[in-house]
Amino acid sequence: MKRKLAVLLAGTMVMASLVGCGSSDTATTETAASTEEAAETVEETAEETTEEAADDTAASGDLIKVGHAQVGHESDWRAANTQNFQDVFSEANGYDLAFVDSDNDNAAQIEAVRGFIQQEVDYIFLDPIETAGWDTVLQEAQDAGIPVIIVDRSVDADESLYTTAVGTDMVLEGETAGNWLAEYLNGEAANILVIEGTVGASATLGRTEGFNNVAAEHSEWTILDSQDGDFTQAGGQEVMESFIKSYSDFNVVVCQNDNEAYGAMDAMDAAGITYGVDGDVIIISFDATHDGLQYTLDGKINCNVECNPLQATFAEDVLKQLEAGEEVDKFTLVTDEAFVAPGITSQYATTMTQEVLDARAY
Ligand code: GZL
Ligand code: ZN
Repeated sequence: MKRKLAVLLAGTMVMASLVGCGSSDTATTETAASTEEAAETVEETAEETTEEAADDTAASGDLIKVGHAQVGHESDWRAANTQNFQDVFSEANGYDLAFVDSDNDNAAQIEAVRGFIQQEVDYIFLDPIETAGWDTVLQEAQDAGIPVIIVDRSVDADESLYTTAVGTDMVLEGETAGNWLAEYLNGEAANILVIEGTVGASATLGRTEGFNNVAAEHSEWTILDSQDGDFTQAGGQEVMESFIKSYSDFNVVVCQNDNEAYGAMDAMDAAGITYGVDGDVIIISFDATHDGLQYTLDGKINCNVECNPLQATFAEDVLKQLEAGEEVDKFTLVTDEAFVAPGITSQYATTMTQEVLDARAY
């Protein structure tokens, strides 16, 4: 909308300056004539300019300018999520997408949102790396009249500071993992190591809270340790290597995303520790990305709890409602499910088969 107004104003100003010039003095008849000609030429040019501007407006002015402040490129899940936003918010679909990869740096991400405000985008999609620190810049966006749609992760800010949010239920994801483990262990003791996600991320906080809610019901479980693996494969490997140095009696490793699980498997392979349905250590992972489900199908990961990255269509739905001037819910839930290795049946999860893997959208 801002773009359209600016272009039309420019067109008007071009016309106004032409009408303002002109000469009444006959002595300068030639000049007047030539001025008239010049004015006609300029007018034609101006018409063209306005037409071009109109074409340009038709081409670009109708584009809704959206800014996407993305977490980073830390995981396969993130890559699928970024691709989904680029596919949905394409020029062909009527959008001018400004994308910033904040490289897992919360301060940089706050500046990215400030940049979108200066660019006067029509909407901001924010996937907050950490829940904290958002009040000031969200207030600035609100003062600038730019709706902010929180996507994927959540902010620890008053909900009056953003228009709406789209995401999954991270606490439920953690509880699903815990409930599956209790069903699978069926009363057996568990010494559990947890490789957490990025410190302060709602995905980390939610999954940890949910899993601990269930662990609290099982006195036969001990959570030996819980360290930050930053949702990366390198982080998962590093934490698992340090765990292996410190603990020898663990039989469950909870990885808060697939890339951490790949790193943990590398570390256990190097230490000769077996895992999966035929191994000594149970692996629980989150994300259910394609490769994560391949490992689950192969029996290397026992249970994989999905977190659906294809959230752009939900985000577009709420944006269209806002464009239409409709009220929107404060939160749109993107549902998840869970998957387990072949040979395991569970009330909380789908048993993996090749067909299940082939049917996945990411
Ligand atoms: C979860 C998402 C998390 C994924 C990780 O919604 O924010 O961030 O679980 C990603 O893979 O890094
Ligand atoms: Zn129990």
